[in-house]
Amino acid sequence: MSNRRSFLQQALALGAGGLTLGSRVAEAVPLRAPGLPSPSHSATASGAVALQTPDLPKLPWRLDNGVKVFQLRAEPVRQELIPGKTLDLWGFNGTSPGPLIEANQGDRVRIVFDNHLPEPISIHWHGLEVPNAMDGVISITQPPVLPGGRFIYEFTLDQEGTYFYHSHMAMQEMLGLIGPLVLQPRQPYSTQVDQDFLIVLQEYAALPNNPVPNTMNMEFNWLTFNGKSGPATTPLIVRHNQRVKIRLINMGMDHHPIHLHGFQFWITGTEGGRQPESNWVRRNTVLVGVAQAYDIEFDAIHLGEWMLHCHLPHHMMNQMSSTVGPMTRTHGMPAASSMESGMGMPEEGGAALSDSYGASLGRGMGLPAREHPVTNGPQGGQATSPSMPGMQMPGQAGKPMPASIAANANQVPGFPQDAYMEGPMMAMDEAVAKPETYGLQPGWSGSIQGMMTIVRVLSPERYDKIQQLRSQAGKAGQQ
Ligand SMILES: [Cu+2]
Repeated sequence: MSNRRSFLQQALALGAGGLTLGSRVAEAVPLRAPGLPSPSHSATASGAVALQTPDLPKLPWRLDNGVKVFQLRAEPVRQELIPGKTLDLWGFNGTSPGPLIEANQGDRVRIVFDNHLPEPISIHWHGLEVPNAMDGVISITQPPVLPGGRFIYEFTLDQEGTYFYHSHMAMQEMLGLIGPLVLQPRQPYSTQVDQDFLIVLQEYAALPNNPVPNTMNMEFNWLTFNGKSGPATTPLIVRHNQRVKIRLINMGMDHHPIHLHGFQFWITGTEGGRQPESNWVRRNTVLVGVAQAYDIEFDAIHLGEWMLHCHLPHHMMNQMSSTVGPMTRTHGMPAASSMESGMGMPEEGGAALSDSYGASLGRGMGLPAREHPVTNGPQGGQATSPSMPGMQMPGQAGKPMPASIAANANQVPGFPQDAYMEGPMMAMDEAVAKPETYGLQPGWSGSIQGMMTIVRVLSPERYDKIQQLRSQAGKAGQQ
């Protein structure tokens, strides 16, 4: 015990600024590329199936005298939400959200945490019953981990279920500093599942010409599952009649009603762990509130491509802005002479966070900001762009889109709302193609945006085909 105490004391000393910003602490464990499973995670104490975190890596660990040792570092990351849209976020080990930390109930874990951010941080283990000194709150339970510093978290985990870790600095959370943590049960659960997925929900407010999200904003135009927006989210691959679990974690600013098409599911767990069966609730939509986690389970008895998505309408789209209407009326982007005015931002000068330059993302009430009254009203004249220039039929290269706007569209109040926000004309199938999208209808990607993915319940033949493609693509460890 005294050894451990001195170890911790050394770690605290390092945390007081022993390293300079930007220096890299030697990694005890080689890091694997995002998306590739760690070989350490193929088996669990309860013999459960491998947990899949689509689009998110798992954090490797090594054993040190019976302690599972993880290397975790906070750092700026560039996260590609969809092809062509990359944000400057803060995350862990090169990804935002951070990688999955997975352990077994009863494990002792040591998380060697390094701060590669330009400001202090601490890491909170949300929902875990750890010693107070390990709880990760600056100046309440521990000193700050300064830039370049290190802190060693170590505790024994006697819980099971779906949890997460996050910076305990609010605005750091909004830049992406959260990650999932799953504890596999000592005793198998009453229902064994054949597929076990985990999805972290996040949201960002980012102007089109600025890769840094505005953490002050209260409304969001980029919504993500495991750091990806639809259609770049990877579909969940399920064989017909399998039992499926999906773990949902929300550590953002908004609540998200996650809805599954085609099935009723049981809510079998919360951020408090597995629930007794008498508490299970049958639903098809679960409101995943901020700081909550839910486990849902269902039997995939219906073949098909079934949507899984947040049902808040604004969370089912990408890059919402006030220019959408005018953009569809003529060729190009005539709504405004600059990106700022196109977003409905006021033209007066002043600080970015001043009253008149508020973070409205162009969707405020018009006061006090002087916004451009450009959207949602009948505009008169002809709808001059029956389809966006250059758009082609999905899967039919060279064939232009047919007219998708009525001739009198500009006289109809309310037009256009999302005429060009979703639909086959927005398809980017090739750009997001991967083994998991094999066999989807041409144009599928045009109908998947924001917090959306597909649960693909496949025939054995189609399931095996995709597994073969995944194997060829180097995802052999995933099921
Ligand atoms: Cu939502």
